[in-house]
Amino acid sequence: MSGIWFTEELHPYYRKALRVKAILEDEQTPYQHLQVLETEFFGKALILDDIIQLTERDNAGYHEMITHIPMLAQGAPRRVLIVGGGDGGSLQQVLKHSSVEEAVVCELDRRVVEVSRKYFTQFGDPWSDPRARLVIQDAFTFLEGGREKFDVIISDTTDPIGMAERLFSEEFYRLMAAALNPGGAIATQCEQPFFDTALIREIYSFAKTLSRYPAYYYAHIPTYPGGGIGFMYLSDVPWQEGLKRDYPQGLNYLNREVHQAAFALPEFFRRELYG
Ligand code: SPD
Repeated sequence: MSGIWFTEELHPYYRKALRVKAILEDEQTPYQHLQVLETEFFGKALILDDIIQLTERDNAGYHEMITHIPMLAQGAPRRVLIVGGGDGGSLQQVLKHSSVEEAVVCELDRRVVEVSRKYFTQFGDPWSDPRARLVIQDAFTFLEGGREKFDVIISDTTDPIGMAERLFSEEFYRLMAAALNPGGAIATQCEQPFFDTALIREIYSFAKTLSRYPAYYYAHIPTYPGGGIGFMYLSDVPWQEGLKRDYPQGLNYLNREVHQAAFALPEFFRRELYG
C-alpha cells in the first residue's frame, strides 16, 4: 500500500488503485493476509493477499450473477454448496430462494467469515439463517468425501494463485460435477477474458466433457481487473431455462435483460472459446 491509495497488481502489466480513508483490519490469518479498508466511493473493501475480493458498492453484480444464474436454471434448488464464499455475499443471495432448505458454505479460512460478519453488515447476517451451514474445510477434502449431493454448486473463490489454484483444475471440476444432482447447475468464478483467455479456454474444454450446456458469462465489476469478471456455467440444463423463472426480490444488478446479455461475448473471445 502506498500513501492513501491501495494499489492492486494481480498482473505484472496492469494496476488499479482505490483511495483509502482508513485501514479497519490488517492481519495475517493462518492462510492469508486479510485486510478491510474503508475506501472512498466504493465503501468497505475486503482484500486477501493484496487482491480486492469485494467492495460494498459493486459486489452485487458478482454475487447476484454467480448465484442466481445457476439457481434460476435449476428452477427450485433445495441443497446448495458454496465453495469458498466465506464473506457471506453469495450465501445472502442463495438464501433469497425460498426453495432452499440447506446452503453449505465450505470455506477454509474461518477468519474470513468472522471478519466479514463484523464489517460487511450490508449482507445482513445470512449466517444466522437456520438454513446456512458453515464447514471449515478444504473444499477438495469435502468433495472427495463424496457423501453429499447438491442441486447447485457455486465456486466463489479467490484467483488461481497459491492454495486456490487447485480449485481451477479439471480434477476439482470433476469433483463438483460428481456431487451434482441430475438437473443441477454449477457456476464458478472464471476470471477475465482479456487477461485469462488461456485459462478460461482450458476450463471450457473440460467443462464440455462434464456437462451438456457449458457457457461463459460476464458481469461488470469496476474494482476487478479489466472492470469485470466472468463465470463458467455447467449444466445439462441450458442457462436459457432460467429466463423463464421469476427473479428473487430486491436485486441490484440482475434483471432479465442483463441475464440474457451476460452470455453475449465480444467476437475475439467468442471465437477463442466457441470456435
Ligand atoms: N480478481 C478478484 C477475483 C475475486 C473473486 N472472489 C470474490 C469473492 C467474493 N465473494
